[in-house]
Amino acid sequence: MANKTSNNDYTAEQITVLEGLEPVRKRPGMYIGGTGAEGLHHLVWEVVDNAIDEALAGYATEVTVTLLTDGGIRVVDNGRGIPTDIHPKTGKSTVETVLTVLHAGGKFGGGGYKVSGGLHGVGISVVNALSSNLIIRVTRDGKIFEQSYSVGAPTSKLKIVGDSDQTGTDITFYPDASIFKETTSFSYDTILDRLRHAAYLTKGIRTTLINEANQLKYSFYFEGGIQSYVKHLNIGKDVVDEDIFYVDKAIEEAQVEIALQYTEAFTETIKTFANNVLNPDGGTHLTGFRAALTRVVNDYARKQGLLKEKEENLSGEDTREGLTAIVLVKLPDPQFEGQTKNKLGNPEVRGYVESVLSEYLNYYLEEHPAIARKIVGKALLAARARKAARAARDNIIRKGILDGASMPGKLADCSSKDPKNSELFLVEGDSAGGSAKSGRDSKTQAILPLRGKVLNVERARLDKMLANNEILSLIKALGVGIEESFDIKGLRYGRVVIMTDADVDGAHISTLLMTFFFRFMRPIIDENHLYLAKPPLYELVRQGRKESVYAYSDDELNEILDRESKVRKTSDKVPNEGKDERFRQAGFVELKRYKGLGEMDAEQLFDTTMDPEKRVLIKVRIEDAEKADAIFNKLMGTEVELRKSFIQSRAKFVKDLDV
Ligand code: 0RA
Repeated sequence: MANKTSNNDYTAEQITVLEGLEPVRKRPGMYIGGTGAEGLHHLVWEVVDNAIDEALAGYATEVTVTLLTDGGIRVVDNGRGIPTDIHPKTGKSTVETVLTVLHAGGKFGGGGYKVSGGLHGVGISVVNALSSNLIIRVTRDGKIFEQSYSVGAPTSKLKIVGDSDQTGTDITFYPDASIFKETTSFSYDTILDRLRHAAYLTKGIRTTLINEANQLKYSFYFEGGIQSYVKHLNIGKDVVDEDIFYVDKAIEEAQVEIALQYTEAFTETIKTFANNVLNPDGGTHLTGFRAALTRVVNDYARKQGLLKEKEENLSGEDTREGLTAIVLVKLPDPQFEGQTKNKLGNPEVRGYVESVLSEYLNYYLEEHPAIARKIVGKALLAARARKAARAARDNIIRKGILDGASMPGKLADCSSKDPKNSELFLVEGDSAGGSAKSGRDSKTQAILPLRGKVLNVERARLDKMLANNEILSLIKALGVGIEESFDIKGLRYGRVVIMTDADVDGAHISTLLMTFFFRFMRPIIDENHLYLAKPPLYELVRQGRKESVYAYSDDELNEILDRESKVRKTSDKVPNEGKDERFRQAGFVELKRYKGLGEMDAEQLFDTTMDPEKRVLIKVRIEDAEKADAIFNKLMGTEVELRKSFIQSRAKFVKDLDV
């Protein structure tokens, strides 16, 4: 590998190092999952997880990540510091060994659990190999040590650069742009999310993220660990009781930690972690958790006579309605399954979690009879609703209401019957619906006007939803059925486009619709059929009313004014047509700010928002189902005031959500 190092003594030793790390540079995907944004962030997780390990081992209390203005990232912890003495196996300092030998990132036989599992946990030598530059400072044994690297090879010796009575590790690295061709810039929000999780899961640790460019700084510290996490997830929901069940117990060679609380919502949120890594697809800990919960709640209900002898057992689903839980296991050798390694596989863990939860939840219910009654009462209601929903659905199916033959009266269908060339616009309000109908290309574009706030789908049960005409029309028009009868193959339109006003109400309605798709028709999102239309925010009217120019954002408005007036004045403020000299120079006579789709006539609506040749569509993706779910929950929770303020503060964000 012909790579430059800053000094000329390109020694045999360096060549060995490079050869050792060469597989990483040849096939980075094998080590960090890919070279896109996700892979890039794996570098950060690798270093951060090592720092968190120091906290888990009881040494570090602080982990601080700084995004540097020069494109680098710095991770500092106050753990023990990587040892600087000569490592017996390599004959080099342990620091250098950890940074240059693959899979040498472990704690060298030190006991305890390692955070790292799944894709990462590959060792910080991988980070080093994929960084154009890396600088490490270790504070330990009264001294500060420093060493620099380039693409994995040392460019200096480990030097003492100062004295200190502290300890810790301080790593700054610059991702190699020749590896990360797509992007080398880190996402503040992504890292923030990760650091928030880390603080929740590791009692007593403070995590901090700083953006050097704007000095934005966030710190997380949660005294209560996963209990705080449950509390956070339940913000904005009515809780069955303030008290949060908690257990932390060692069993065999593992540690099981669980926190849970019931809410009056209908959704269930169970997050499972193995060694602090989220397992989005669950696994054996989740199976054990569910089994124990179902059994304990049923046993309690029977024993208390809340469930009569002839009544059938509560289903697992019934016992989990409204539940928020964190299940965290720590074990020496986590095994992950599935293509994405998102699922914990260790079979013994099922029994560990089941036995810990059974024992302690049982105690808890015995000791908190008022809470226990409420939990059982909720589950009984869920069972009843489940039966009612089934009856409603059977009724609808029996009556053929969802059958393809009859289309809803409000649907202005397109003439094409080929889904590939057909799109369905879901339009806010009857008046915009009318414009869309007259302006559309009726061959390929169908219009379904939806009145008002569709329905709060988060709170509505399926039986209520199926009684709502707007929702029934939507399901019918789509042709996919619902729940057990859902079949994406029936989808009558290749694109489903949500078209709402660019205001708070519009954002709310599109969020409601996204919630509906998210909860009941997820494949439509997963298979890239759902879009948001983007109507213009401004019309710039020209002298003599010649063809107008439309701007879809404030930035774009500024750009247009710059371009057309040939005066450069880009600012982040919304231009004021009275005061802004660019406006007249460019020959505009009026700036119209669109508040709603209804302000455009049919032709304008088609031209600006629907015309496949010119329009902007935003694809709705569930990049981060967790985030989407949390936002949907916040938006749709039971506390109206919180919901309102959240929507107002995030109206813009909601539009950009998972896009
Ligand atoms: C090897 C051995 C020990 C600690 C570490 C590595 C270590 C690595 C990183 C990476 C970021 N922060 C870190 N902190 C520590 C054990 C040290 C000992 O036994 O004294």
